[in-house]
Formats: sequence, C-alpha cells, structure tokens
Amino acid sequence: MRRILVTGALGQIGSELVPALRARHGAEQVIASDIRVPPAGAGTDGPFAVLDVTNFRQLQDLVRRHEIGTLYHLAALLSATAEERPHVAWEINMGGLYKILEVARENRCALFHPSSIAAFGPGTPRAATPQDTVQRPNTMYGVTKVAGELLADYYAHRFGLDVRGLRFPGLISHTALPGGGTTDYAVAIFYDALRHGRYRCFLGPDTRLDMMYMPDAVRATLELMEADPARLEHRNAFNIAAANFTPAELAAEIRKHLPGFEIEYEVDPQRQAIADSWPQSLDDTAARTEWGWRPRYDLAAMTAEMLEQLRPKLKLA
Ligand code: AKB
Repeated sequence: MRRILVTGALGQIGSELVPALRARHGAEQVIASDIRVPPAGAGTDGPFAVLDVTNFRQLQDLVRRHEIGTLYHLAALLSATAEERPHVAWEINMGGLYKILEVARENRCALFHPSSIAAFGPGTPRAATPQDTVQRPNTMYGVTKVAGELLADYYAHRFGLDVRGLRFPGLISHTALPGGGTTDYAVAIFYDALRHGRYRCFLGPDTRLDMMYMPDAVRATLELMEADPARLEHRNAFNIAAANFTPAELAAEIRKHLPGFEIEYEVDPQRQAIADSWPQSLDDTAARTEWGWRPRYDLAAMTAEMLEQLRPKLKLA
C-alpha cells in the first residue's frame, strides 16, 4: 500500500486524525507534516516532516520519496486570522491547495480537503442550508473555501482525481486547541469553566451554529475516504452536521455539570459579523444517503466527555 501524507498535522484536526490513521494503517504508513516543528516529545509516534505547503518542490519531493498514495490536506488559516491577514490566507489556503492538487495529479494520489460552513454567505438560506445552494461568502476564509471546492471539483472532472471533502462546522476537541477561528469559543469555554468557573464569550448569547465533536469529525473523514466512489455524487464538499447550539445553550449544558458556572458576553464585532454571515444549521441529507453519515455526539454527550477528558489534563480532580 502506498503511504499517507497529512499536512497541517499539528493543528486541531491533524492532532486526532494522524493517530486514527496510524491505528488503522500502521504508524510507518502515515507521514505527519507541518510547517512547525513538533514540541519536544510530540510527533515521535511515527514519521514527521517539516513541510511548507506553498513550496511545490518540497511537497513533490516528500510525496515521491515516501511513495504517497493519499493526501489529507489540513494546512490552512481559519476564519478570524484569514480576515486579519487576507493576503496570507489566499497564499496559504489557495496557493497551498493548488500545489497539493497538482502534486496529487502528477502522482495519482487520492486527496481529502476540508471545506467549512464558511463556504456559505449572507445570501444563503440560514436554516437547514441545502447541500446545493447559493455560495457567496463575504469573508476571505469563505472565499478560499468556495474556490477550493470548485477547484477540487475541476480536478476531479478534468483529470479524474479522487478528491473528496466535508463542510466542517465548528470543531470541538480536548486534544488540541483551535487557532484563529470564529467557533473557537466552544473550546475555550470548557477550559475557563474548569479553571475559573466563568467565561467571557466573544460571540453573543443567541449566535446559533452547527458544531461537531472531534471524534465525529475524524470518523466522518475516514468514512468519506473509504466510501464507495460509485455512490458519491457530490465529493466536494458534503454538508455534515452533529450538534447545534448557541453560546447560552452551551453554557446551560455546562452548568448541569458545574452548577456555579457563569458566562458573560463581550462581543467582538469582527467575529460576530463572520458568525452572522454563516448558516445556523446545515442539511446533511446528501452525506447520509451517499455514504451513510450518522453523528454520535450531540450537545449533551459532547459536553460530558469534554469535561471528563479535560479534568485530568488540567490536573483538576
Ligand atoms: C472557523 O471558525 O474558522 C472554523 C470553521 C467553522 O471553519 N472553525
């Protein structure tokens, strides 16, 4: 079997996807890569390479040297950072994807490329957003996600590349922190709830968004990549949904475990505007019918497990 390369492996998704891929295929079969060097002690459970995804030669060399057959391309800037540094976001999110697609084409690799709820914009129906609908985002992150979906579709149709993708909602994980996203509050709230008993939220109390616990996101990724290609009509990129809540609802759920927990709101206008431009919920019927997607974690199950996992990590009884 040809090997697997994961870009952005030290990020929020990569930190859990790499171990899942290694458990399935063997540690030596999965090359983790990132532009950052892993912190001492981390990244030693299998091969690791420093990789700048915008450097075509470095990428090509890595893919050929390790005989890569499948790429999981996770390296990207998230929404809030992309809005602060739009030129860098274009360079990394689009420039990186274009080079990954070219390397995948030349070496006949399969490719997973995540999209996001950010691929939709203010003109999109906000509730139960259909799989195929208006996509006119007004953020740089969203623009790169729509363009990425289209470019991936182009490579699939024009060159027969097996490229697949998911529109991830906000992702929640106890393993790695997200960085620079609009949905990051839904992770930070757990740390502050356990450490300080209170949290100051940068989104307003009624900001409703889809969210997903990382084990569901990792399983969705693996299931999509293993799905029978003959059944896939969409490929790039499927709506998927699991939990759906507002900051106030998440706070209420945390309070069931930590009765004294308090939340206050100090809205960041930029991140609030980004969240308000996104759908409140996605219709994931296509994912359910084309490859059998079923979430396992709702708000209650995710909250209970996040608190249980973070207590020992934060050295709290
Ligand atoms: C972000 O907030 O930027 C990401 C996303 C929804 O794609 N978590």
